[in-house]
Amino acid sequence: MTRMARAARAASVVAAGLVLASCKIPSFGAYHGNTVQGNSTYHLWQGFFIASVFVGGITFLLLGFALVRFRRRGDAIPKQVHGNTKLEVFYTVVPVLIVAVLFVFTVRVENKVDAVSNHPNLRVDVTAFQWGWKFYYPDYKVTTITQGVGAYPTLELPVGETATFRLVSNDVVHGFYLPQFDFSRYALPGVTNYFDFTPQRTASFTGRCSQLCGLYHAEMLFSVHVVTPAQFARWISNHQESQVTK
Ligand SMILES: [Cu+2]
Repeated sequence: MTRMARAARAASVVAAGLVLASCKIPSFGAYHGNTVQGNSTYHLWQGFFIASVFVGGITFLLLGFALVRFRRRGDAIPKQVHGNTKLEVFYTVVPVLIVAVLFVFTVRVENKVDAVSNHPNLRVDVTAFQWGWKFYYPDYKVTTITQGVGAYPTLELPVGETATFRLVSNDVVHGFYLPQFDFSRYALPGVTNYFDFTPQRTASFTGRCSQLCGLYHAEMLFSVHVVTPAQFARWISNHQESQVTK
């Protein structure tokens, strides 16, 4: 066995060991998504990260190999080589294939994230304005809205149920950004955006505006409470009487 083959075998044993030992793909710094839609974005991120580590790893290995193997050994001019058709075809076809595979996965995930249910369990109308948010539940006539600095509204959602959102802006461009859902969408004046969330676990999250929209842009915060359907029903009936709440 050559030195190269031995090194390759050792590397594959180490790699297989790492994979088997963890049995779980790391998050690579991303949020897990917390919704069915965000979760598929998260898995796409993992795939892209692994692909980039793979491509980057091979690139640096080849670079290192060329640096060591072909370093200057004397003043003699090395053998002059021009072109290698097989190699050139290989390094054109392989990257194109990698991009094509990433493209297919991206389109599939985008279709999933952008899909809007015909029969959602819940509808929420979101209005962004300078400087706050209004969440309106048209099926229950319940509104939660920003009521000044520090008085942020709550977006209450039942776990496991699909909510369809209708997002608009009253004035300038805002961004409906929920980092822990791996989700961001423009809120544009004159344009209505639709999207679905199907939350996967009960927890609280913080949302914010992702477009610099004026003086109190930083105050455009909101909380998201994902609760059980029973807790959600109770919350709705509590707020139906008061109509408007924080
Ligand atoms: Cu804003």
